[in-house]
Amino acid sequence: MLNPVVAPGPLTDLDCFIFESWGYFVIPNVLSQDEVAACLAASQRIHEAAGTKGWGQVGRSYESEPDLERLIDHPAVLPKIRGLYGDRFILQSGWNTMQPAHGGMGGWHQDGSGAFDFKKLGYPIPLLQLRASYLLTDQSQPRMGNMEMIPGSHRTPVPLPADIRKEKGDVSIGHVICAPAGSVLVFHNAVWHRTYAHDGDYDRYTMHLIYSPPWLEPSDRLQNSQEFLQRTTPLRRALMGEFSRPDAPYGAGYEAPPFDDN
Ligand SMILES: O=C(O)CCC(=O)C(=O)O
Repeated sequence: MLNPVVAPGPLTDLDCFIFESWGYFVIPNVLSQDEVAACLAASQRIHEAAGTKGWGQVGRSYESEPDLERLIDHPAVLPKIRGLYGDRFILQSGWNTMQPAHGGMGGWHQDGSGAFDFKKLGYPIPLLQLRASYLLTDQSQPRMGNMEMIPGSHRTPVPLPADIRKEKGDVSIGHVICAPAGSVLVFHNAVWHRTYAHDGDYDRYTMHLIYSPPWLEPSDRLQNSQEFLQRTTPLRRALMGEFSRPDAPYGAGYEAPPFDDN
């Protein structure tokens, strides 16, 4: 089985080639078993508090759960985001997703905004939501609530046929991502994907962190929590979009976030 696996840390030329060719890559074993357990417990707490029934996603969990907050600038993953975007980007949202035990197939879709379809921006659909999905339960075999991706589909000018989408049908080029808990899938918003079936008798959790150009509106919050901003780090504050700008419409840019090597 072909697998777009890359090593943690800076984006290499080969990582870049893989991302541009398939629209995604996988970084195995980013989190230790203890870190996975802590992030899983945090995810269970926030879904319990939110009263999630069935498949559901909760935003802003990084504000109240330090183990999830640490993922925002994880050293195995953030350099890949910088490699693809450069230094100026924000955390546009963070969605903690729960798929219940014995959950069925999700619907095929591309990521974007219901308010203004990214397709209207041009072809190929630009990279606007770069997603890092931290797998918090084992997905090393199919039917464990994996993500299924269609490689290269971020460049297709034609949509996935409506009948396939309606029936939640299989596609012969669908790639079910198999990776252990603690691995991270990084993908382009325009890749067609879906949640694959989950046969286990436990709930499946994934923490999705979505990075965007600095001028895209956050989608999991109307405002940042002041309490969170005060206690988090300067780099995370900057990634939450809290930076001063010399002018309103970004014409002159702004000071880059305080990455360690800047
Ligand atoms: O966690 C999942 O099951 C996938 C969620 C998804 O595809 C999405 O939020 O766009």
